[in-house]
This record gives sequence, C-alpha cells and structure tokens, in this order.
Amino acid sequence: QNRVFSGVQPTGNLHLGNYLGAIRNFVGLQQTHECIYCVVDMHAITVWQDPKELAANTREVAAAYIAAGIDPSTNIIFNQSKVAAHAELAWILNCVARIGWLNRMTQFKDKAGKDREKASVGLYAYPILMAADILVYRATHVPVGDDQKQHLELARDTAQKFNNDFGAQDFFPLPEPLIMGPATRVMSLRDGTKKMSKSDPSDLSRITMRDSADDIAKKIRKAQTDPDPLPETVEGLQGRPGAENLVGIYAALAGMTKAEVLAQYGGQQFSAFKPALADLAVEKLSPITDEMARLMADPAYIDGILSKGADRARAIADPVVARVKEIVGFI
Ligand code: AQP
Repeated sequence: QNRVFSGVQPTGNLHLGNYLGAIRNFVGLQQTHECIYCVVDMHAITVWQDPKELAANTREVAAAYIAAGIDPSTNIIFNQSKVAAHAELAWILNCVARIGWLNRMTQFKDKAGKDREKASVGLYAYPILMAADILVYRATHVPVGDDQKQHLELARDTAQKFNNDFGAQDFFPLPEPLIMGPATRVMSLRDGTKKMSKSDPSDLSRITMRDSADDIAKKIRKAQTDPDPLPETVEGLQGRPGAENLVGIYAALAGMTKAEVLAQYGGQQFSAFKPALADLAVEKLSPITDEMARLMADPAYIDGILSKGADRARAIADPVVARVKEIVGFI
C-alpha cells in the first residue's frame, strides 16, 4: 500500500520554496495516493515561537494546503500536536536511534548556530520526531524539498533498526523521499548560494505566500543577479547562482525546463527577464494568496478541518502505536 505523509512547520513567512519544493507536489500526489498532510507545530517550537503567532501560523499553513488545491475531504489535513501518537512513538524511537546519527545532521548544525549548548534539546532530537511523524502512519512516500534528504535517511535507518532490534521484520516500511520537480531547492533572492528560508532576517530574500503583486515585483526587481545577459544554454548558468535561481523559479512556475526558458530568454538582459518573471509569479501565486486570505478570515472553518483531520489521523496512528508498545514489551 502506498501512503504519503509530509509536513510544513508553522514558523511564519511561508515562502515560494515551501510552495514549489513541497506544497505544490502534495497537490499532485492526491490523485494517486492516500495522503496525510500535517502542520508540524511540535517541530516549530524547537525554536522559540510566540504562542499567538504560532496559532495564526498554524492556520496559515492549513490555509495554504487547501488554497493550493489539497482537498481536505479526501486527504487528511491536521496539526501534529492534536495526535498524541507522534510524541509517544518519538520517545520510543529516541531510544532506538543513536546519538552518533543525530550528530551528523547538518540542519542542526546550521540552526543551532555557534553556541550549540544553548540550543533546545528538541532542536537536536527534531529528526527523531520527524521519523515518528512518518512511521506512525507507516507511510511509504514523503514528498520534501532537497534540504530534508538527510532527515529522511535517518528516518529509514531508525525504521530499519527498530525492525531489526525487535525482530519485527517489515513492521515499519522504509519511507522513500519524493524530491520532485525543477525547484527542489529554491535559493535566496539576495544570495543565490543560500536556500530561501523562513528564518532569513531579510524579507527581500524570499517571496512569501502573503506577498502582494507589488511586493513580488519589488523583490524580483531587487533580486541579486550579475551584469551579463541571460545565457543561451543551461551550462552557461554555471557559476551564476543568482541567474540560475531566477531561471529555475521561472521554469518551475511555467512548467517548463530551464533549457526551454533559456531558449526563450537567452541573450536578453535581466531588465527584460525580471518583469516577465514577476508577471508569471503574480499570475501563479495571487489566486492562492487570495484564497488563503479568504480562508483565514474564518478561523473556525480551518479549526474544524484540523479537528476532523486529527480524528482520521488518530484512527490510523493509534493502532500502530498500540502494536509498537506490544512489540517493545509495554504492558
Ligand atoms: N528553499 C527551499 N526550496 C525548496 N523546498 C524547500 N523547503 C524549505 N525550503 C525550501 C521545503 O519545504 C517543506 C517545509 O519546510 P519546513 O517548514 O520544514 O522548513 P525548513 O525545511 O526548515 O525550511 P524553511 O521553510 O526555510 O524554514 P527555516 O528558515 O526555519 O529553515 C520541506 O519539504 C522543505 O524541504
């Protein structure tokens, strides 16, 4: 059986990278798979979140899922903290996974910064909670952006070690990452060597799912590029990260390859390409942004969807945790 699980953190500033690298791919998978899409609020608090903003941001991610085209009546949409099975399984998996595995996680090193001693224990254990999120549904496929590849490998290792340690062969399927489409790693608009991120202090570094048409146009106009015209071929993008990023964003939004974009715009100046990209981004994003605003005006509606989704999620997850407890030897 094929089952998809994925999540997005409600940490504010939901951006084009989250959309192109993750949420947009979630939409397509609902045609072929049973899909469970989570707003991972317990992951979010691994770094400080203002409680009022966390609630608003949780609704924003749910609204983005729905506005992007995920149907909540056929797929499960819920927030993580409503389903206790995630935390229960995470504890057991904390005792299966090894410290050495966590020590290799590059996201922890990036997010903890220089003073690692001051990072929360949760930030360190984050990948184990993520493994539990996936395994508690015995999900087989996990659509994510490129940055989550290492965490997915840890989830697979954890599943395999659990199966081996307890002689429970194939109890947990080894989940496969689905890293899909031409925009698995959208880069910052201010620095084409860094990934676009919610936590970048510069608002100009990202296009968010709340930006107006004017914001989008301004950010693309100011995006870092170089003085040369666009190259004629994809090879010509090498060593030009800012240019490569904008061409990649155009390709992803237009449903084209980078080569096709360059066949159209190669040889032209950025002063011509950037307005075309801004128009395309507005055309593709503003219907979603408008629908998100409409949905968020009715928080009770979103909360209802999250509640119903959580009931359906529990119906799958609770028996899995019950079986895990038996396997482990808990009475
Ligand atoms: N720049 C990106 N390009 C493509 N995909 C991306 N994702 C994140 N950034 C990019 C994918 O979005 C999904 C949800 O991400 P998350 O909420 O778990 O946050 P994150 O991966 O930690 O990255 P963010 O959104 O930029 O937040 P911060 O600033 O906190 O690091 C995932 O599938 C992710 O791969």
